[in-house]
Amino acid sequence: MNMDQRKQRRELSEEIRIIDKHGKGKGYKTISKQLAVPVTTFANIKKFKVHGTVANLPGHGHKRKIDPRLNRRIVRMVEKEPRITAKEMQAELQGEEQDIHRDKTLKMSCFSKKEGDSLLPAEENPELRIVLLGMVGVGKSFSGNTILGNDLFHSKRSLSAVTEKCQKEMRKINNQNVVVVDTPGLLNIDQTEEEIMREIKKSINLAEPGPHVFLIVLSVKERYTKKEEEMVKSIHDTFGKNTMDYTMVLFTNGEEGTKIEDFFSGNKNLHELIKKCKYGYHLLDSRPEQVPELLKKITDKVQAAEGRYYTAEMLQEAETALKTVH
Ligand SMILES: Nc1nc2c(ncn2[C@@H]2O[C@H](COP(=O)(O)OP(=O)(O)OP(=O)(O)O)[C@@H](O)[C@H]2O)c(=O)[nH]1
Ligand SMILES: [Mg+2]
Repeated sequence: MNMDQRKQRRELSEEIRIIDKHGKGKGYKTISKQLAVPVTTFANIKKFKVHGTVANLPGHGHKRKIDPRLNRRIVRMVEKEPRITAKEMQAELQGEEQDIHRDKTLKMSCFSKKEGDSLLPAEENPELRIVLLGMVGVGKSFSGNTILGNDLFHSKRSLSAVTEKCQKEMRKINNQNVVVVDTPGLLNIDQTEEEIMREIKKSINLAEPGPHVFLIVLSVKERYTKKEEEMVKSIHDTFGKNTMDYTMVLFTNGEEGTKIEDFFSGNKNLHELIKKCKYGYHLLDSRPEQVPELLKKITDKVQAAEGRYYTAEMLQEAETALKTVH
């Protein structure tokens, strides 16, 4: 049996267990907890019951403002002249029958899906957009400062939450614009999860047109317990089924010589999380090479993914899925 077949069999047996439990009168939320399956999975089951398919149905998401022909023209213009500005493009397209919004429509066309599901970078070195997520006090803001090489985010030792609002900062590193969005910590005792998530979701718009990677920040000084697992589950439930395709675990508080593999190999659940994160893991320690290494790791993965990034549409889809379940 190859890997795909094994995965299919595992997914099938999971679905059978879910259906069996549901048939016995258990609610979706209870089953989600018992089987450690994201609650969004059930939206697909509900969708199947209503529509007889789990495929994407037409009529969802934002309507395209321009037709494929015009889209191809815009993409060709950028291929020919990668440094063309939105203003110049708009001037060249003046008189087209469709309404072209200078900033949004043109930008979306340059980055939108081409044939073969790949994305066309508008420049040779497209910017890298990073969103930091994690529990309160693990070092999200500290990591943002380390990555950008400056004290841009407020970071301090504290018994209560420090970062309250999402904050976006940007710096050119080795000729590449690196955007970092810091977010408030999850499981902060002063706020409900819903309030915190409402603020954290703003990071997607701040990282416009969408983050290439979510860094789930964990500290090697803390144990990976049920609380951390709950935090990951709540990120997954909020950002939906695509989340792990754009996620890397970032460990903080490493010291020179810390062997991170020793840290997670003894913890089955943490190991499982790392396996699920398509972008792998990285340890921030005190070596000067740590940041270039992290950025290279992310850039290589983004290139392998042909520049894809998490989008506001994916967030909308996740919100709809959550509403269907509740
Ligand atoms: N030396 C060292 N200190 C760290 C590291 N990560 C975090 N810290 C320290 O831990 C404390 C908390 O870090 P923050 O960056 O404020 O944590 P946060 O996750 O942004 O916290 P909230 O905004 O409250 O959610 C600060 O005093 C940091 O200096 C690390 O990798 N190395
Ligand atoms: Mg912070």
